[in-house]
Order: sequence, then structure tokens, then C-alpha cells
Amino acid sequence: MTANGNVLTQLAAELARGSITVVDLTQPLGPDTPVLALPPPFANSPGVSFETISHYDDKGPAWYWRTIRMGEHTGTHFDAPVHWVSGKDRADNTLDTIPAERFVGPACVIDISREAAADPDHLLTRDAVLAWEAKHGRIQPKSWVLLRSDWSKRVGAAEFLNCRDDGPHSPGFDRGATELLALERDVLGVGVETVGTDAGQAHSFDPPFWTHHIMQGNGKFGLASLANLDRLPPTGAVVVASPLKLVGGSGSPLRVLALVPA
Ligand code: 23J
Ligand code: MN
Repeated sequence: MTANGNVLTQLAAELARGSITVVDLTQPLGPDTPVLALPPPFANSPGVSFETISHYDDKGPAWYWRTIRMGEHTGTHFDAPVHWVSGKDRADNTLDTIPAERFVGPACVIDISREAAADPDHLLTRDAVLAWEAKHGRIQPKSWVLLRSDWSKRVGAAEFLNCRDDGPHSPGFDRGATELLALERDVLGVGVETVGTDAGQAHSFDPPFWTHHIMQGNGKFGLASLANLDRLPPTGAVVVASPLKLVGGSGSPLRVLALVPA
């Protein structure tokens, strides 16, 4: 390979030329970021709060900085295998032990936005994944599978969480689709636009929260509260989803980037 033929030299050139664009798949992270509401007796996770350490004042005349407080699973965030009991005994299951190469992979984007608009409880089925593959090609090992639902376009926590008396209503994966992706396709993980990788009603599924159960149980990751999935092609984008290296971390907010052909 010549210097000019080096794939990374080429990547840098295409970025400079604007023939590859960087799409930000991240939601803003702040006090207004919606958080999951679990029913009693479960403990809930705090949303974001900021505290100013100094702001060009007596506490620091030339500098501004803050402390941040939030649950590990807040906003656009990463689920590590250790997050779920099914993944608790796996090797390299925490944020500080996952090999970094597993944060980068090609994206397969499956669009259920029409179905989710008609039915907020819509679940992607195994057959729907197979139909997507018949059109776009087989999902390769170490891919990110991203579920485009357009849920990120919902404004405000009430619309986004969509809670009724029987709990939240939002789309996700059925059990067969989750098993296919984890066991037969060996994906890096799944990403969604909703508050968590499981559907809103997943507390009543068998097993409960089956996407977490199956994905994390098989060493796969989750990406929740993604945005801008409507700006990605079905195939051909590369996603970088690199969480904080929290010691023993079960998850963390992160900036998710997609490299997309312009
Ligand atoms: C704990 C319990 C249930 C769920 C979740 C966390 C998440 O969605 C999460 O952020 O991992 S559904
Ligand atoms: Mn999570």
C-alpha cells in the first residue's frame, strides 16, 4: 500500500473534501433530558444536575467549570454487559475492560418509523429483520444495528416517555429479532431512539426487558436515546460509540458519531 493509497489517508482526504460527513447521533444532555421512570419498588436514576465550581469569580477568577451528577444511564448512553444480571459474570463486561475496537463498526439502520407512528408498542420482528436483509444484505458480525423509529423527534418528556396508567408505550425489538441479532448475527449491539433499548411495555415481557436480558447476557451493547437516525443510509455508515472509561461502569453518557458518505 502506498502512502496515498493508505485507507486512513484516504479517509482524511474525503473528510476534508466533504464527501464523508460526520452525523451527530447524540441528544443534548442537561437538566431537561428525560429519564426512565420505573414503578415502585424499584429505585430510579437521577437526571442531570450541574453545580458551578467557579465562573470567572472569586472561586476561580479566570476559569469556569462545573460538577456533573447523573445516573450512568442518562440521555444518549451506552449499556455495558454488566448492566444486566444476565451479563454479570461475563469477562470484560464493564466500561473499563471492554476492548476499544468493539466501539466502532458499520451501521445497519432498520426503519420502523411508519409502524411506530401507527402503533407506539410496535416491535421489530425476526421476519422484518430477514426482510431487511433480503433488501440490503446480511447483517455482518460486529455491526451496530440501529432502529429508526423517529422517536427522537418527540418534543418534551411526556411525549417522549409516552406513559399511560399501564406504564410507558414505545417501540422496540421482539424476542425473536433480539435473539437473531445477538446469537445468529453476532452484532456489537443495538441502538434505539427511545429512552432504553427495550420497548416501553417490556416489564411485562418474558423474560422481562428481553432486549437487555439477551443483548447484555451475550456480551452485546446497547445505545439508547439516539438522534438523527433519519440521516443515515440503511447501510454504508460507520458508527463510533465510545463510552467513558468508568471503573466498573455499567453504562455512561457518550457522544455517538456516524461517518456517512455525503
Ligand atoms: C434499568 C431497568 C430497566 C431499564 C433500564 C434500566 C434501561 O432502559 C437502561 O437505561 O438501561 S429498561
Ligand atoms: Mn441503559
